[in-house]
Amino acid sequence: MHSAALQLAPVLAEKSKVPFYVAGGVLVVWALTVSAGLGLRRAAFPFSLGGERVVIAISVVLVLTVTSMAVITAGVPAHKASAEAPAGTPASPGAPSGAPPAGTSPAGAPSSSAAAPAQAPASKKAAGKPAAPASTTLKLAAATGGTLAYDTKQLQAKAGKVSIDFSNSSPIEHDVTVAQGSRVLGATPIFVGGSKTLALTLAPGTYTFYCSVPGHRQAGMEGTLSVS
Ligand SMILES: [Cu+2]
Repeated sequence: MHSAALQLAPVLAEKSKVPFYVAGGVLVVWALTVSAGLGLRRAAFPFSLGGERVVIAISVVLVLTVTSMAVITAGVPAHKASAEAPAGTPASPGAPSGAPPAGTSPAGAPSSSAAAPAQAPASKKAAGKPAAPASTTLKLAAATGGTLAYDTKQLQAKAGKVSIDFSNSSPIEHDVTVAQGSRVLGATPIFVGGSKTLALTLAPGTYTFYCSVPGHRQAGMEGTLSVS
């Protein structure tokens, strides 16, 4: 029983701790048998000195087996120990020499693969940020005091989502229109007071922004939006 289980260990321990559970189960059954089946119900237990020794011997062998299974299947991660070397440190004294290296090295695999999912979300998060498209929010304001102008003629953004947060606290209606050449890509409503946001997805290139209220662009309400 003892050596048979140990020889089975390298094979089964590769994927699971089955040998440990099997040996543990046998020990539990033995303990129940001794206490309930043999001992408690019979006053003469353990019948004789020989019977006592047999019971003790079986118990000791079972306990040693379970302990060995626990040590072998728990193991150490293969990359931390010299377990893969043929002359690796035996996991259990007295165990067959072939068992510890084969038993410990596969036992390391489940624990290292169990650690992988824990790290996956973190690395996914870190890898996802640079890969995500850039998102730029630009501030733009109409000149106050009735001048037909924006507060800048140059805007820069990263390719991707570009939001222009345009505030107009002047007494004159304005908007922001973005175009590439003659192609209008989007515009805020024409409004007075407060702010409106124009959100666009832009590829790298040069765009113009201007006010579409008649006469305003010609008066100077225009600028260049550079997307890189
Ligand atoms: Cu305007």
